[in-house]
Amino acid sequence: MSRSIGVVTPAVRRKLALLGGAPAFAEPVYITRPRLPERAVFDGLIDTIFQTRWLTNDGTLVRRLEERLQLRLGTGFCRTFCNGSIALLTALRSLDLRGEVITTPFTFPATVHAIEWAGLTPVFCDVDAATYNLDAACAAELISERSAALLPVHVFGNPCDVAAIDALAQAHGLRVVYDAAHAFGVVHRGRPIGCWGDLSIFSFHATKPFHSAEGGAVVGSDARLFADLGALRNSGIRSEDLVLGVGLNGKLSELHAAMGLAVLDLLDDEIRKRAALAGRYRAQLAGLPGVIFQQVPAQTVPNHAFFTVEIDADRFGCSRDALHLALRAENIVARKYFHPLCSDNEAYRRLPSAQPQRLPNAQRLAARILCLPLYGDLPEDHVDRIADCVLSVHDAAAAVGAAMDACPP
Ligand code: T4K
Repeated sequence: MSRSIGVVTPAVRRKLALLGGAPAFAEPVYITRPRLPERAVFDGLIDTIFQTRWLTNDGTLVRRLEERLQLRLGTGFCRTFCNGSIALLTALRSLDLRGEVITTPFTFPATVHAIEWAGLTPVFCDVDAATYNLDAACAAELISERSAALLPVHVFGNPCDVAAIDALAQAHGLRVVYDAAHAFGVVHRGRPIGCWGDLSIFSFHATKPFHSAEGGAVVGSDARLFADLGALRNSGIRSEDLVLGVGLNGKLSELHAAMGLAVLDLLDDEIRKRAALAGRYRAQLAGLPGVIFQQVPAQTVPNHAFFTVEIDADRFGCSRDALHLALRAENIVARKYFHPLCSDNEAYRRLPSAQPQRLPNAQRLAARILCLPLYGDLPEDHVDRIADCVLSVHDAAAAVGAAMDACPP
């Protein structure tokens, strides 16, 4: 079998499992696997919990984690939360907003649900076709007297057009909350990614390059918001005798903080390994007709949270769905993040801004995007075999498309 890096050469490829061959992998290869620390390191942190009998509510490990995250993120403050969804909901509540929040439909459902849970109305804005992020020019057209905030997502960790978004917000007196759930560790224009807007939120879910099993954070620089977020995440309690605002329990436990502290030490190594693997994918898939990579803005140090390909069916030979099906047959668990669009959810379809014709780039992207497995411990030879499967699907695209059409819906 011949393959030259970056150039697609005709080759006699393996018979795809979808077409009757043996699967490329005996066991599923997942989209991601959480990085785990050495047991001894984790156990050492857990010992602290047993010694102090302190399990949650602002314990020493949560405080230590917040200090370290704040240093890493270069922000004025960092408040941890039990997950990214509650971090986002609480961030929106802390700003005391009323009315509409302009956001992207091309995101995990939690982004838009948080707007709704905060009693606000989402307004969907189309994305840029190349970066997949909220298109600031489209957002400008959606601003009205009802607009309260912008909620852009650094999707797949790719930085938004922060200069355009911040200029827009300033011109119209809007707040900006960035959903940076995917972007921990990213540096853009020489600054860590959480430095833009009024607030940014992160997810520390197990599926992220940096995680605490479950967890999240809100970062910003306004001292009043720091105080409010602390109270809001603890049922609105400010002191023994003072409860203010509609709080909730959004606290991170000491057990999760222990995982976070141990995993934080591994983050740079994790990103380094992912960068090498992502480069390997790119080298093998670059030039393959109909395979498009997400455009990363200049001055960006990425965290490689995801490795995505956009499939142009006309040039690739078969659809993203056919490729997805063929990879599943090989035991490669690629994922269609983020399909379906949030605007197609029955909860939001009623909104005027959710009409598909208003979101052409997002609609096209949701039909074409595919995320391939990527995590630090993924063996190099797995990347090679996954890339080879994609190349094989391209070569046998007509037969794969026919097999897809023959599958029951
Ligand atoms: N904003 C954005 C833009 C987000 O993407 C997210 C979450 C949020 C906000 C909200 O943050 P959180 O409230 O979740 O902190 C996953 C994650 O659950 C979710 O956190 C994440 N985004 C989203 C993109 O992905 P699923 O349902 O696709 O994950 P799941 O269970 O299918 O896991 C994916 C793969 O990871 C599995 O096939 C195997 C592997 N895995 C997973 C877990 C949980 C493991 O190997 N071990 C594990 O423990 O949502």
